Amino acid sequence: MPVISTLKSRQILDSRGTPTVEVDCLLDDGSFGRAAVPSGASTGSHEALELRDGDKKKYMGKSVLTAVRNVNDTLFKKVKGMSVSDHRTLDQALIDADGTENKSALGANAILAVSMAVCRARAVSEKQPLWKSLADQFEVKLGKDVKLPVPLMNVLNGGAHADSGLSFQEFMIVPVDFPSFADALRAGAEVFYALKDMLKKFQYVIAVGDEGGFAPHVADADHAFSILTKAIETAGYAGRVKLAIDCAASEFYKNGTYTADGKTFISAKLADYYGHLSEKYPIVSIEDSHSEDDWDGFVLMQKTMGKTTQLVGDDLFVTNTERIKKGIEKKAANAVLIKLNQIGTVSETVDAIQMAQKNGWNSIASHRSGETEDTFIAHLAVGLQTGQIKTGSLSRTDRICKYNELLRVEEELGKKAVFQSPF
Ligand code: 2PG
Ligand code: MG
Repeated sequence: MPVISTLKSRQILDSRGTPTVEVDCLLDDGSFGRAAVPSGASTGSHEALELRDGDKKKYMGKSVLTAVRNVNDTLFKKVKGMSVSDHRTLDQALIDADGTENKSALGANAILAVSMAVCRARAVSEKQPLWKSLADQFEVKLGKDVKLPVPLMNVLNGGAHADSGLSFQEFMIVPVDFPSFADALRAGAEVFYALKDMLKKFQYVIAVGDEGGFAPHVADADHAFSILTKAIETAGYAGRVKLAIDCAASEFYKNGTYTADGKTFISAKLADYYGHLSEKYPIVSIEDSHSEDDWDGFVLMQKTMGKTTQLVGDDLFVTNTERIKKGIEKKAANAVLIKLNQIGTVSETVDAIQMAQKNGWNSIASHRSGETEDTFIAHLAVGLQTGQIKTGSLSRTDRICKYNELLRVEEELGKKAVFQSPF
């Protein structure tokens, strides 16, 4: 197995024009891998630390030049000459170089960019697609069928991602009844066109939010769902395309109460509100229904809706096995959102996925609201067989590039590819 000969990091911009870290990794056999890290807006307070310079004269304090230097100096010295045969050993070296609980010394953005770039370079060296290399590295048993992920497509943006006034952050469409990923993607796109036409007809703005979904000023979740339901019907997919939401409830929680859709709720009443919406609309998945430390709220949701609905923890679990373990013990959800940069290495991300899988929970590979052209999560979803991916709307290349990569993977797999909805 080859060894790492060069790491080179630079500052690039993400989809919001905010600086982020990119790393090039060169192995001694000439194999080259490049990776870039994404960045969130509604970040959980338990996430690993994203290191920013804070120099207000540049990029409003958001430069990542210290993180870039940490890669080029400290991390490069640590891993230079290291074999890439075992990714867990490599990631442990990166974690040790940092030495803190939340990667605050060198920055999770610095560490993750290296971890991902090495995976890319290894796949090149093995002459394998990234998804297959990841599956081999992390001992995923692929049978004769390889699952393509069901996409959760965020077509109406609210919360911290848009100024639509919608309290919930993401209203997603979920194509469930289709023979292939390509067909599911087409259905999603066609619903998106129908939605655009409807919004135009009713004189809503059709500008898009951070994840490429529309951001119309509609009154509340009920109204948003009714518009989406009509768009699905108009596109001819009633019953075959379902709905999902990411409430990102930490964003509308303050001093023990939730303020959403013009109403104030205590934790248990908010659960009732979701119950009513779910009786009225075909909602298959609810993410971050409650605030990141409101464990009781999540436990109540799981008790009342967990049998019929996928209940996902994002800010709640932050891709961290300690928090996921607690969630499993408490029965606080039945699914985990997976974001590489919440935890900061590929190995720890895989641990989170595999912990969910071993306990019969679903996992969803996810983008961040600030993204790049990097398609790593498309490969992660296939290689680790997560079964679902959340990567935004049907517009903007920072979102679409992940879908396009999945089209290529599906094509390459041919008859081995399966598309099966868990809903
Ligand atoms: C989320 C994500 C991605 P952000 O809350 O699930 O959609 O948003 O990256 O802003 O945390
Ligand atoms: Mg979320």
